[in-house]
Amino acid sequence: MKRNILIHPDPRLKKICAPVADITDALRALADDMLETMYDAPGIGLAAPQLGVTDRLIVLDCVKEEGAAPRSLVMFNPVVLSSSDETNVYEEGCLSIPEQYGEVTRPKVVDVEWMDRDGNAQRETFDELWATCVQHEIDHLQGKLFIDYLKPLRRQMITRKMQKLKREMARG
Ligand code: K1U
Ligand code: ZN
Repeated sequence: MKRNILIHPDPRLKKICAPVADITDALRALADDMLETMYDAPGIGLAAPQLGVTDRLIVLDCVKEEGAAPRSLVMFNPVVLSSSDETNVYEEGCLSIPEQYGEVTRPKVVDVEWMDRDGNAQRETFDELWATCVQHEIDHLQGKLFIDYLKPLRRQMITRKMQKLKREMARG
């Protein structure tokens, strides 16, 4: 089932999420909903707090090439084990901050560990867009948004635009 994505500013996007102890059928269903919501948006990632859920769960699929096979990843309790010194700059967006973009510098390569939907531990090294996206999604679990990396004035401008958008959406 497709769900609504929270729009910034919203206190639920600022919460620190709790680790998942057991992967229940309800959590697997939430992961399925997150993938459906992400593909529908469309986006390349999504974190549980964007749906108002404070569990440490993210999904991503950064395959962008037309006709290429999708690669959806579901990560419970993802942790960055190590990061490269080399950095990468990417103009990031966020489904909770529609149509706003900003350059963010992050480690180019990250080694990430997580639990998959069957409760098995997984570990993989991510590069380029996958590395950017997985770090962006893990930031969401700490209540951090990409605009928190921007200059205060730019962040304030984007927040005001989002407040206006939310007022317009509420009016219908
Ligand atoms: O977390 C989110 O809100 C999803 C976000 C992920 C992300 C984008 C860019 C850099 C880092 C993380 C998005 O998916 S925004 C939409 C987007 O980037 C996109 C949409 C369609 C095709 C390709 C990209
Ligand atoms: Zn985001």
